[in-house]
Amino acid sequence: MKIGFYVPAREHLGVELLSAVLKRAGHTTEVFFDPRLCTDGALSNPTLAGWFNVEDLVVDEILNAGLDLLCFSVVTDTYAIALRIAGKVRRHRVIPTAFGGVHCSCVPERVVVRPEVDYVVVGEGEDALVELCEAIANGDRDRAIGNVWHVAGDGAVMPGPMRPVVEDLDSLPFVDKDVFFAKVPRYFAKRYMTIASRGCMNSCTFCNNSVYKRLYDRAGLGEWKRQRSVDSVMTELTQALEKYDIERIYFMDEIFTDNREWVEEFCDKYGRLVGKPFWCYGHTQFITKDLVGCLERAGCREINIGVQTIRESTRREYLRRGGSNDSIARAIRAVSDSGVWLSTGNIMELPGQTVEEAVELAAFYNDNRVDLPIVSFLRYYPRTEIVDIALNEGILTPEDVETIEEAKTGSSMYYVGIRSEHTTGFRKARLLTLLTTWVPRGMVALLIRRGWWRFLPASGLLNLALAWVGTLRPYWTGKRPFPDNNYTSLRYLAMMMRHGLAKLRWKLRARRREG
Ligand code: B12
Ligand code: SF4
Repeated sequence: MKIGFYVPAREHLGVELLSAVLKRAGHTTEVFFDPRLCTDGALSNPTLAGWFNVEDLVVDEILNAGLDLLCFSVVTDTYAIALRIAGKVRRHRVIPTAFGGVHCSCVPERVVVRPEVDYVVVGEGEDALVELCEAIANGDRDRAIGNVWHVAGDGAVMPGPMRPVVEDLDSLPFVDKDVFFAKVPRYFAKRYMTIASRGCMNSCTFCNNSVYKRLYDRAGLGEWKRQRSVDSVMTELTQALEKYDIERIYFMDEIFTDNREWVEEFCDKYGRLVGKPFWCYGHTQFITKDLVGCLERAGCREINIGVQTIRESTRREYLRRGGSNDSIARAIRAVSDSGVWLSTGNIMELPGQTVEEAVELAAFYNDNRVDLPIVSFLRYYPRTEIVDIALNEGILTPEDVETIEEAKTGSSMYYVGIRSEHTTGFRKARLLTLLTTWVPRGMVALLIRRGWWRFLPASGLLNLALAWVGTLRPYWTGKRPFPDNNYTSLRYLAMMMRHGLAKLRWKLRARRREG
């Protein structure tokens, strides 16, 4: 069979893994990449987004590819786009469609009833997809398949039983990069993204791991958190180094640093066998000076750790994140004293959070400086615990929850919150937090003590300019952030040229056909 995957904007590890599994089962796969330029956070401009929108061209490619099954891997932010593409394809031809990914795992009952969707895969998809392909090839479209939901002829929703977790991640093939690089060779050049584990041992209320834990751990279907062996990761990377021109590696594990023994073995082998600069997520719980030293010697150049908010009671009661501010400060010191660039994740507009609490975050970073404190505004994702908390506290209404579950919060990739009126105060506190990367300590302390931070611009050019100065930090600290190829301006311009020209050629061909 030939199976296609529609993929918007970003490289997708799940799709690469499913492609590898399908190829191993004897199928052919193809990615249909939609760059969604100028809507993806790197550059967001509605007029340019219209000019560089190549959706219809991608639909045309899909229609002409001779597919037996069209797959969509969706997070909540990409669900609306995926439905639109599936609808456009269906208007011309009925190719069976399968939807999977995080959003489907959270609200399968909502996805499966959509007319554009034939099958929904809940949870892990490797075995489910292979079995689904086998059923479609045999004309047995209503077969009950583990993890697969569909609507029967009489309109009844048929949820497939849940399969246990894939216990041994080493049994899976390595991610299929060829399927991506064939379509977008220059975009992802020199950067290699992979993942050495699945899941997380924590269950923060705003994160999808709490949803997966309900599906697996609490249903007795195996532990959600699993890890590949170091040797498996080394074999993947050494093979990749032989095949591709790789300059840097991204480990996308939810927490890369939680298993001390594993990390030590990894650092020893990685340093000898791979040695390329790498990026990973850490957690304040596990960061120590020794561990950072070990990672740095192996090639780690940037660690991102989640702080979220600095009031311990909000962390404990609203986010279910333990740990004290002292332990966060210790972790920050451990990285800051090394040559590793430290970025942190923080969330504002949490339930129960006040603007004063957000200013406390800035005060904390003024005392415990990091290279980049990234601040985003809370985005409520379907079936996460924080949605229930916000509902109970009257912050969200049942209509809001419906909006979240149907992903009507917008199809932009970037932080379209359920409420768009991020208050001016939070925006000013966000800027104040960013100022801690370059404004002298005493001055930030004065802004806070005297309440002068209230005069900061909440938005606009001056806000952007003040935040931007912090990006010059590498010039005076000597530390460099890990470069992300997706965001280099030249590469982005090349993408715009390439896809703009492809759209022009496609339009001319269509006009010739019509004429
Ligand atoms: C790595 C990662 C990224 C990477 C790479 C993206 C990728 N998917 O490879 C980057 C940095 C690009 C990224 C971007 C974003 N991400 Co992200 N990301 C992750 C992370 C940490 C791991 C994903 C992963 O690789 N897992 C391993 C693979 C193998 O699993 P998988 O993709 O889920 O696929 C498996 C199953 O879901 C299933 N499956 C998936 N798709 C399909 C399709 C079919 C047809 C079938 C049969 C099965 C199937 O089978 C796969 C194998 O078992 C997750 C956390 C998590 N717990 O999932 C967040 C997560 C998925 N990201 C999230 C978000 C919000 C985003 C962004 C919207 C952020 C932003 N504002 O830009 C963007 C969206 C980009 C996009 N176009 O999809 C959220 C999604 C929440 C939600 N409910 O939608 C998560 C869950 C984190 C969280 N907040 O809890 N992300
Ligand atoms: S520690 Fe991070 S990955 Fe783990 S549950 Fe919390 S937010 Fe999610």
